[in-house]
Amino acid sequence: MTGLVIRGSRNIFTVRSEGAFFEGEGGAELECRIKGKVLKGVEGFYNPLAPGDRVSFEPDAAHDGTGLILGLEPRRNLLTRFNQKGQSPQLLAANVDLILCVTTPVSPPFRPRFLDRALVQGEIAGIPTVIICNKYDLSEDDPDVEERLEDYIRIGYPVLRVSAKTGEGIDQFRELVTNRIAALLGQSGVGKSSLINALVPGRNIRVGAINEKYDRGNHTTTMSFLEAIPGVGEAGAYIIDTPGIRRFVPHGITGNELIHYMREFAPLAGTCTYGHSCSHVTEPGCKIMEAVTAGVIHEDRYESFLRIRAELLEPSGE
Ligand SMILES: Nc1nc2c(ncn2[C@@H]2O[C@H](COP(=O)(O)OP(=O)(O)OP(=O)(O)O)[C@@H](O)[C@H]2O)c(=O)[nH]1
Ligand SMILES: [Mg+2]
Ligand SMILES: [Zn+2]
Repeated sequence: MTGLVIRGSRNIFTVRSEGAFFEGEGGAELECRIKGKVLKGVEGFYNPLAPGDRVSFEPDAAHDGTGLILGLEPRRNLLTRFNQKGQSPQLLAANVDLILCVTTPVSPPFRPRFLDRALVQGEIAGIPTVIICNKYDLSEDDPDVEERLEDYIRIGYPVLRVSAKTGEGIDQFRELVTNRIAALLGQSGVGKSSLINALVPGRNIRVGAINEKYDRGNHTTTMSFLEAIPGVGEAGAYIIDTPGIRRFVPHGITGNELIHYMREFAPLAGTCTYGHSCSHVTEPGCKIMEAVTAGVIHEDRYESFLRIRAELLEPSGE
């Protein structure tokens, strides 16, 4: 049998047999372990499987009502982050059509640095990303926030301004995810789980208040899980909720490769006077620095580029 991984820790996974979604309550959902404890092809990761993964499995004859995962079906793509505690890449979602990078104008404060890091990972994974600016009901029309959002649109990332609280923009949000598998990504407290609740009447995923002293979330969601969003007829969606991430550490590329994974930088790769050996900080004839001066690259994005690049070049990092 093949099935879809709905959620999982590092060793127990909920698997739903294919086709069970949208076909009535319950479906065939099974708590599964990995047969023989190790799954081929997932070595080196913090966790072996993510929601969205497809696996082959069989009922566990020795334990009624549970199953054994036999193998992993080939992945179309993989959304990961580098887990600094575990010093290994952690799987957040697999086989997704879209990353929904969630941010807020306030509460918690707008964090373009986080966006830049997450967008890089989206490019590495080859998954299109849309920026969802939630809590727009709280927006104070801060010109700095608006200017940054407009710049993301300029470089090719769609931005959707929504409010899970008032419902503003939620129809467009629903349209965006319809017939897709999307993964939410963002810092704690930006309203990832609330956005799913806004799409599904009566759904009550646990959400957490913002810590007022530190103006950030309390890491309410602790494990990724896949949620079926019912639609009209066939037009449903799958959304993968993920735990809030404090600091996103891109991985899977070297510091020198970063330039290819930031959209407005990529066309300039190799064009500096010193070619690919340019560090883009002091060299004369640096096309990246010229592009910053010309406004083709936003200063903030340049700052993000330098920071991420330095981090990737550190021998201790990945
Ligand atoms: N004003 C306002 N509050 C919102 C909105 N969306 C979510 N919230 C509130 O923000 C807080 C955090 O929401 P969550 O949905 O738990 O955030 P999360 O991103 O899932 O957080 P983690 O699970 O910790 O990663 C809750 O108190 C929500 O009620 C919104 O659009 N407007
Ligand atoms: Mg949550
Ligand atoms: Zn340069």
